[in-house]
Amino acid sequence: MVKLKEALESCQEEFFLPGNSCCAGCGLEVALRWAMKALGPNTALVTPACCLNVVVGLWPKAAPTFPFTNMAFAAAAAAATGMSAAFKAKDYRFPGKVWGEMTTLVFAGDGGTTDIGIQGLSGAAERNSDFIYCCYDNEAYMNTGIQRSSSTPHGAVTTTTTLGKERYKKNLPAIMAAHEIPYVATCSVSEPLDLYDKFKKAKSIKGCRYIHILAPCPPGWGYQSENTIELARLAVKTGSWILYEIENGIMKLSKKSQLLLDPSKRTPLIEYLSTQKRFSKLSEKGLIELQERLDRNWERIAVELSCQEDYQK
Ligand SMILES: Cc1ncc(C[n+]2csc(CCOP(=O)(O)OP(=O)(O)O)c2C)c(N)n1
Ligand code: SF4
Ligand SMILES: [Mg+2]
Repeated sequence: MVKLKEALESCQEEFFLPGNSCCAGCGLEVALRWAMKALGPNTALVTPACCLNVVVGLWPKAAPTFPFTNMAFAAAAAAATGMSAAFKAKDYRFPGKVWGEMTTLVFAGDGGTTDIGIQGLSGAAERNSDFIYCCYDNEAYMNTGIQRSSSTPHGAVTTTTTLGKERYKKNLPAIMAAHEIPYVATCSVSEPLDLYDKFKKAKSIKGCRYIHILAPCPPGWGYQSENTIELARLAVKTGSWILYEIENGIMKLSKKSQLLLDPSKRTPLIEYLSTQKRFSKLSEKGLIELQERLDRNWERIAVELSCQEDYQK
């Protein structure tokens, strides 16, 4: 865990500048700012079509102080594979130059990751391509006007699920872990130090690393922009968003989620859902079912962790 002093020092330098065109209260902006504080300026960013690829802006008024490449919607992981290989080849030809130390980072939305980009991402993960892939998850296609993605949660209203989504959210971190890549982690913008630590750790590992961040979106979820952090915090406290790492196949709950193995420590789900307009169509019965599903998921996690412990003995 990062020390407070180091964290305060790390707060000083901004690599993703203010004055960009993110909406007020945008979770994605918090996520990228803190990720970059951990990764530092020798980072090359690839973004597929998404809000980020718009809000970065145009040179000379662009918000990132580091190199970035806008990429076609489906192609971010493929582009990052090539970019990271090119940095290594350049280093091979010009030993001692900075290129070999570059971190290649993809920052992509949930639509670009869980739907259209999954084929390229799965291929890159299977090859263990050397980059960090981060999905900032605002749980819909926000940039094009709030259409559902496979990461939209059950019950959420979008412009293409006007009565609330029937299907449940795709568990992409679990799918990525099934590729047996060296590092998978989940984060929330309400826990910036945890996020910072996880990006620092990811940077120190070679191969394909995947980080999935909950990044609330005020217009897409229907809440006041000043409540982004509180909402992300409630997602964690209810146990709806689980913070963990999977390092070389071993899963570890992060501190804030570890506590929630005790069901009495979980805030009722309604406190998270009732503050967002997107869940306005959810019935009382639907809400009870969601709470039961969440509790069953935690029971499953407890069993899996205990099996893992037995296996390691
Ligand atoms: C092949 C292709 N299809 C559709 C689009 C239009 N498009 C651009 S951004 C976007 C939504 C992206 O959603 P997500 O990845 O969740 O990122 P967010 O907008 O939520 O940040 C869509 C559908 C496109 N650019 N290219
Ligand atoms: S629509 Fe949502 S994700 Fe996109 S810039 Fe605005 S707040 Fe951020
Ligand atoms: Mg999205």
